[in-house]
Amino acid sequence: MASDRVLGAALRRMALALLLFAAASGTAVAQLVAARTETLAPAVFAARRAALLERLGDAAVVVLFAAPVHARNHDVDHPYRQNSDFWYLTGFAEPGSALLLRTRDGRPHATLFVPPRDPGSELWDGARLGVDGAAPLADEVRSNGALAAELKERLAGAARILVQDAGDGERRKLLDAALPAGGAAEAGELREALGRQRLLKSSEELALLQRAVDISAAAHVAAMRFAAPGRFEYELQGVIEASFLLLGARRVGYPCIVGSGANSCVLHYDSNRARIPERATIVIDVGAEYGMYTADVTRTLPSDGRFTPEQRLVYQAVLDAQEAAIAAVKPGATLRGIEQAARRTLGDALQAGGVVKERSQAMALLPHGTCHWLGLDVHDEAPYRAADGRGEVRLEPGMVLTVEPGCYIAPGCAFVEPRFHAIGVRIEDDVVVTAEGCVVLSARLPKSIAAIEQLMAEESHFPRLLDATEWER
Ligand SMILES: [Mn+2]
Repeated sequence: MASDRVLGAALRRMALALLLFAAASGTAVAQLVAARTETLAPAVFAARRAALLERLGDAAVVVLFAAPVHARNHDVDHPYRQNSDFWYLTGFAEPGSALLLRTRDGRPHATLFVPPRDPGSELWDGARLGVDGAAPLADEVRSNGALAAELKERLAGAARILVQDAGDGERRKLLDAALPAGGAAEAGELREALGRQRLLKSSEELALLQRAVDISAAAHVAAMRFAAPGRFEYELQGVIEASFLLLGARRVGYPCIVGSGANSCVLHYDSNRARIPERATIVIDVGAEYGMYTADVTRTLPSDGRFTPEQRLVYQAVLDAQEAAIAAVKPGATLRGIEQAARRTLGDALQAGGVVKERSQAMALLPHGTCHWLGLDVHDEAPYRAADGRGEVRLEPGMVLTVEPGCYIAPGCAFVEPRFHAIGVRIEDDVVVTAEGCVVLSARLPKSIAAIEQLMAEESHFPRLLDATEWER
């Protein structure tokens, strides 16, 4: 165990480093820190509800629930995050709430049920908006105590009842009790309709995404400056998550992946416990969440600050593949077409470089897809099939996706020479489709070999708080 004295000195060094970090990064940080708003105007959510009802038709009655609170143990809960669909339609962050959406007198009508004000609970858990405070968020706001009776009444005469998957807990019981005899609630149609709507991002959504991406990019740069052999993967995670919080992100959009050496070949590695070896690749796949939108950005570093010839060859092949894929992002394209562009380039480069003899071997080194939708969720819940059921979704301006080819040569890979073993590379950017092609939201974060080596040579603004071996004394 480290003594208090050591920790105190370490914390003083940390505070100083944070000041230096803020000063050195200058106006970019000042702009980021001056975050004005993390949510959107109530009118934005109202327009989304109207568009959803228009998609679903007049007869639909829609019920959505807030995300449940998940107990961690005893009287401690996991940190709460609102359900993305519920947030998308309400902008309301509190648990224990529900939304009833229907067409009334030819107009969309939203009733939001919220936890009532309660000084006893608020003493422990913080202020609630309550019925009056939430009034601007819906056409009608009621206490969640009224939900059971109101649901029963509204669902009784409904021709079509569409609900979000209510799970198997309290919400399910409430819903089952409210359903008319013989009535059934359908979940698939609502998921499909909301997914199609969430596919197209507005300019306000893109601004929040851009901020999430900018924060993630700044964290990547901090990690590049900090990375070195002998440090632990979790120290890089610490630099990254500290950067997220310092720049105003609420939380991570998904668990940080920092995998070095053989771990760089594990696609969703997130234990981040290993000491970083010399001459290793480090895959860093992280995304900050800002205003409920998440980034998803990956860079790969050479642990020593210089790529070895073998790492250089594999890295450049993946980078060429990623650039070919980004060039293929434009209206009318499909995710499969983009992936094919990446795989074609990767296969050619790996064969030309002598990493593999056959194309099929190169394909085996990239076992995952190269694109997914991005937005409120890192794997944004939106369909990949076209609405008419024929083939894939064709890209349209406003869609946001990741482009992330990789190449993973695990130790022991039988068909690749040992000098390439334990090299894992993934390069991931977030892009928005435009009328002409696409804009790379994460373009500010360098990815060329020269630029990464240059950044890694710069001094880190973060200190090592402790030499981790001190813990072992
Ligand atoms: Mn991704």
